Amino acid sequence: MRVDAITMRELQMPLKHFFETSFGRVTHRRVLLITADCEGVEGLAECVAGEGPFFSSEWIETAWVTIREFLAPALLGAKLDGARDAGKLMARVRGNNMAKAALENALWDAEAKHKQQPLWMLLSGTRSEIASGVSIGIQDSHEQLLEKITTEVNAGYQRIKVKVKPGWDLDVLDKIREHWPDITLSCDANSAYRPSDLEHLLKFEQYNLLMIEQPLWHDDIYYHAELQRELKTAICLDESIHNVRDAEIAIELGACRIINIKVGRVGGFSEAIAVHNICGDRGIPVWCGGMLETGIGRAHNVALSTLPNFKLPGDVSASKRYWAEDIIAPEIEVSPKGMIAVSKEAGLGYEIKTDLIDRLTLRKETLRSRAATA
Ligand code: OSB
Ligand code: MG
Repeated sequence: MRVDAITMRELQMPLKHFFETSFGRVTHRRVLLITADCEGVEGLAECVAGEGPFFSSEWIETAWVTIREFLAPALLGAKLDGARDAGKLMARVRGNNMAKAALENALWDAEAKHKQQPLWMLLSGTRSEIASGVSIGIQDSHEQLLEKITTEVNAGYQRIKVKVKPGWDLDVLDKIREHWPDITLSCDANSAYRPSDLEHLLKFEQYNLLMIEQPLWHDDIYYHAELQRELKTAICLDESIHNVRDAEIAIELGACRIINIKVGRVGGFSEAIAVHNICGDRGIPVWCGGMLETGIGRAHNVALSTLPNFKLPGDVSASKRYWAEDIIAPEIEVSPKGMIAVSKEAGLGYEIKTDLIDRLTLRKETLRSRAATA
C-alpha cells in the first residue's frame, strides 16, 4: 500500500449543547479530517486535538503544522505492508500523538477498504455490538444536569459519567444519588484535584462510583498510586496514559484499576491495541474514551471498542447528542438497551456525506509525495 496523497481539512461544527470540563467550555468543534489516498483507495480519519492546549499540549494548530511539515512527508511515497508500519516512519517526531493517530488511522481505514474488510475485523475485534455510556459536562445549574441525566437514563445508556471539579462535585453527586440510587455512575475530574484534597476525595466514596477518572495532574502516575492506596473507589487514568509503557508503569505502581483508551491520545490504533492487550494480560479492564468526535472519529471508536478487553461501557454515544447533522450516514445510534451495533461494511463502515463536509470546510490542503508531484 503506497501513500500517494494526504489531504487535511478543517471543519467548523457547532455543538448542540456546550460541553464543559474542569478545564473549560467548548461550544464549537474545530475538526481536522484526514484523507489518505493510497493507490486509489481513500482512508479517512479525524484528529481529535482540541481547540486549545487544555486537555493536552496538542491542539488543532499544532496538529495541522506538524502533519504538514513532518508527519505527512514521512509517509508520502512510502510503501507500507500495512497501517501498522506508519508508526515507525513517524517515530522521529516526538509526542504529537493525536496528529500521528489521525494519519495512522486513515491508513487503517484504507487498508481495511483495500482488503474489503470491516475496520473492526482488521483490528481483531470480536464484538458485533458495543456497550454505550455518556459523559455529561458541567452545566449552568443542578436542575439542568438532572434534566440531562433523566434524558440519558431514559435513552438506555449503560453508564452515566459526570464531569466534576471543586465546587461542582459532592453536592452534584448527592443529588444524582438521591434521584438514581442504583445507576452505574462515575465521575471525571480532568486533573482538578491535588493530593492535599485527600479528605475531600474520601467523601466521594459514599456515592458508590464505578470509578473516579484522572483526579490528579494530567502527567502524573506516582501520586495517583498513593491516592489509589487510600481510596476504595477505582481510579481510572485517562490523560496520564500515552503508550504501553505508561500503562505498564501505572498498573505496576497500582495507580489505577481501570484505563480509558483514547486512540488519539496513544497515537493510533497500533498503540491502542497494544495498551488494550497489556491491560487484558494484567486483569485491568479498559473502555473507549471520547473527544467529542464527529461520525468519522466515532466510527473509529466503535471499531476499537469491539476488542475483547473493552469490558466497560465507553464514552462512545449517539451522534445526535452532539450534532444537528453528523457527517456520516447512517448516524451512530444507540438502542434502548444502550448498545451500538457494529457495521458490517468495509473500512470504517459508514457513508461519508461529502457535500456536507464541503459546506463545513474552512480550509483544505493536499500534500503529495515528491514522486507524485514531479
Ligand atoms: O476527559 O474524557 C474526557 C471530552 C473532551 C476532552 C476530554 C474528555 C471529554 C469527554 C467527552 O469526556 C466524551 C465524549 O466524547 O462524549
Ligand atoms: Mg477523561
